[in-house]
Amino acid sequence: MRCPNIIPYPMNNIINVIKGDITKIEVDAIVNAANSSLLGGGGVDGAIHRAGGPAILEECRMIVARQGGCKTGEAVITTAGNLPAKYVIHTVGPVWNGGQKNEEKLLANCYFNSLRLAVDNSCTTIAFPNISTGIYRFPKKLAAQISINAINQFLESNTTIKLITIVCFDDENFQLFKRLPGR
Ligand code: AR6
Repeated sequence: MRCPNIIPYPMNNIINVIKGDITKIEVDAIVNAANSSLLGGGGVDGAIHRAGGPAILEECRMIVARQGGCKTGEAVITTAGNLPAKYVIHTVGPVWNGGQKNEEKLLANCYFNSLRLAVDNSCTTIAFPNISTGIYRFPKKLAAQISINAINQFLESNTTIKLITIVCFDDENFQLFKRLPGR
């Protein structure tokens, strides 16, 4: 994996946490925190489409024509265009609404379904941003715990994935991951 300007923080043999920009990471698949329209937005979504170029949006439009977008917790896959990754997996995190709208389960589903789609497409390395913790306002500490639990649960029954990189863009998320218990 080539990844400039990062601070690595190993969690276990498979999960690695870094601080950096996910658009710069050379892995089989990077995950995008998209919205259900799949037609782009701000945050990491905007950064991925800007750096990856129009081929990503073109494929997203085809998916929208075929299945009408992507539901919360689900995931779809496209080319990564000009990015160093091979694929972008677009998943739609839940908007935080106080925790009464199944947000925790939906966030775990994002990690699960993205990993399953990666495996279905023969990916062995994947990078995640901190889904839902920006514009969608999910509490960062809870989101960090849910992401690690979901990933570890997936790894219990799957040996295809060899490296999972969690890419924290902001220092608050990076510090939270470093302090996470139960790694
Ligand atoms: N690399 C890695 N992580 C990043 C990057 C980057 N280049 N840029 C931002 N982040 P957000 P959400 C982090 O808001 O909360 C979009 O408009 C950021 O610090 O991107 O799931 C979509 O279209 C934060 O920790 O996604 C949706 O409408 C994390 O990425 C909506 O935002 C997620 O923040 C989705 O909201």
